[in-house]
Amino acid sequence: MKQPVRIAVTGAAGNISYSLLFKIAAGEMLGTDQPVILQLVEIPQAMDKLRGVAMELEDCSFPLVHGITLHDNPFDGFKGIHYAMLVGARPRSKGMERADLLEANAAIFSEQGKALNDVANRDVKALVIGNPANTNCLILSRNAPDLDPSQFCAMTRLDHNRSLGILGNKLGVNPSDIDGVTVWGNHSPTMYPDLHNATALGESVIDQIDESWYKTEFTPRIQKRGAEIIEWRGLSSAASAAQAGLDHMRDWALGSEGKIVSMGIISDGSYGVAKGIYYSFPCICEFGSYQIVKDLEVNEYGQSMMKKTEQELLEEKAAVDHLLPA
Ligand code: NAX
Repeated sequence: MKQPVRIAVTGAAGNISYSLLFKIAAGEMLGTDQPVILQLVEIPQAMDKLRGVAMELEDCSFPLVHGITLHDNPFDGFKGIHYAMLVGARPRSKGMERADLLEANAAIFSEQGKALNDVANRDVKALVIGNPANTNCLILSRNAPDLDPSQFCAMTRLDHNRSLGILGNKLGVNPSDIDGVTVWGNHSPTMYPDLHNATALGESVIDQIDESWYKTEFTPRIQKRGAEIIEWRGLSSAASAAQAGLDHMRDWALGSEGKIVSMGIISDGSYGVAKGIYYSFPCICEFGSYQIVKDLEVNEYGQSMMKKTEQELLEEKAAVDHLLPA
């Protein structure tokens, strides 16, 4: 039997975590041979609710769960962790401006970055799910100078999975038969879901779809899918977000088996994207790390879409720059 790994989940009493925790505990993230210790982190006001969630986890008597601990601060909750699923964030409240939202979250992710820096395992992998995910990830990483920026990711896998699901439905193929889809940029309505290099059952996708469907139906639908879910369900995406978090971390840790996956990672300047922002790129994962797929063709339309979402991330960065450590 393998040694247990420690996984911290923040926002552990919230909606996404109510799905995520049970999947992790069942071995869906790191495999059914990998025991886990769950370190659940919440704000002090949510600790009672968290206790209830922990009781339910206990009542499932998952064989892989070798321990559950509850914490009201990241310096305790992140001790020795190998994986961090950072779900908790400050939601936008009524009358709150975008800059206020960025600032409120900057405070949360600065503290969590410092905590990861001080107490996490040196090989920790951290995935930011809480919004605005890309800029939260930037703040997190900049506050953890002893860790490498490549140890942090922002989640765009839900946008990637949504693209596979909706495209598969359109073409009448299984999502697993599609490869080469990339979601570029920010996890926001400026993201660019790129199908130009995608194949379904080995055949080019772009040759099988109508350009106007792609540009005026598919693209805005992916960009605004979160709002569409809220409109129909009355609640924001939870199970699909949990599944995406799980998929992201599983592929990062265990490999994507040669398939392209979209990950919000530190830009190294590839594809002309400004360095130093967390931007979603096409990646292949192997041996516990990711590589950007570098040789994809991007046409003029794609380049203008990529610039737009890059510009938004640069503006978000400028709004929090004064809060970032030098
Ligand atoms: P909920 O409001 O149900 O849960 C959030 C939980 O986080 C709450 O229990 C809250 O007490 C806790 N929390 C807040 N601040 C915290 C802190 N400093 N430390 C620890 N816990 C803290 O939201 P939920 O539906 O679970 O969504 C969570 C986040 O995911 C939101 O920011 C949401 O916008 C974001 N999403 C991101 C997605 C992505 O693709 N990157 C998609 C789904 C989702 O919209």
